[in-house]
Amino acid sequence: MITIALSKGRIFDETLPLLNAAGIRTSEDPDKSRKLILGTNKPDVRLIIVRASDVPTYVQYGGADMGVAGKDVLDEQGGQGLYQPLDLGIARCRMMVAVREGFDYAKAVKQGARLKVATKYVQTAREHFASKGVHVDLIKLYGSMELAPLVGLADAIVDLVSTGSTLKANHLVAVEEIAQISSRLIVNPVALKLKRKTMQPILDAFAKAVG
Ligand code: PRT
Ligand code: MG
Repeated sequence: MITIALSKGRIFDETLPLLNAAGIRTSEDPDKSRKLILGTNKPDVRLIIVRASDVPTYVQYGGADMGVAGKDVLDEQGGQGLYQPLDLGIARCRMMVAVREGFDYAKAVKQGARLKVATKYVQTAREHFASKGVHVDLIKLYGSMELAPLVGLADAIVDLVSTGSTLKANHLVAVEEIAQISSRLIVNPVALKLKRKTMQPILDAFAKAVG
């Protein structure tokens, strides 16, 4: 049995065509079902639905043989014990620093003031500002980072931006790009060794599909 870990929403939606290219189909939509284990047309392949930030953990500890995770999640967690053979080019976005409209970010940085930064991506933010020599106080949040500068919780946020409409709707502007993000195929190396016969064709089909 091969177990593939995915998160629902954009990663599931954008991985489906790749699974199809590997001849794997599921009739269940995780957005409509409460099932956490989805069968496929292949009796020896199943999908599990977990939180996006839990995908690397499932694959690392063998709860899944492979999975799809954003580079944001892998950078933040370190990606230890994972083989990352493929950039799938899906769920693209950018990791950005954003501030309130009118906040003079360049000036604040130049003056060497301690910047208050709210983010879910504490490790990524810490490394980014350290590499620039900017002193920051990091405030860990679990979501809706865009709110923090509006209520004075933070001067800046570090968050993902794709269309930019969330920033715009909250009168925030992106002032710096930290990284270009896309999703990666992640594989448990021990599983690959033991189940190569079933797994390799899936990896090959994914590689072919993403060109
Ligand atoms: O939602 P949950 O807390 O369960 O977890 P999650 O947010 O980590 O999962 P999910 O499914 O929302 O995102 C999974 C992966 O999709 C992320 O790890 C990224 O690699 C990728 N991705 C691509 C994005 C976005 N684009 C994105 N725009 N993840 C989140 N966003 C959010 C962003 O945080 C912000 O709140 O969308 C908002 C901005 O979108 P725009 O279009 O308004 O700019
Ligand atoms: Mg989300």
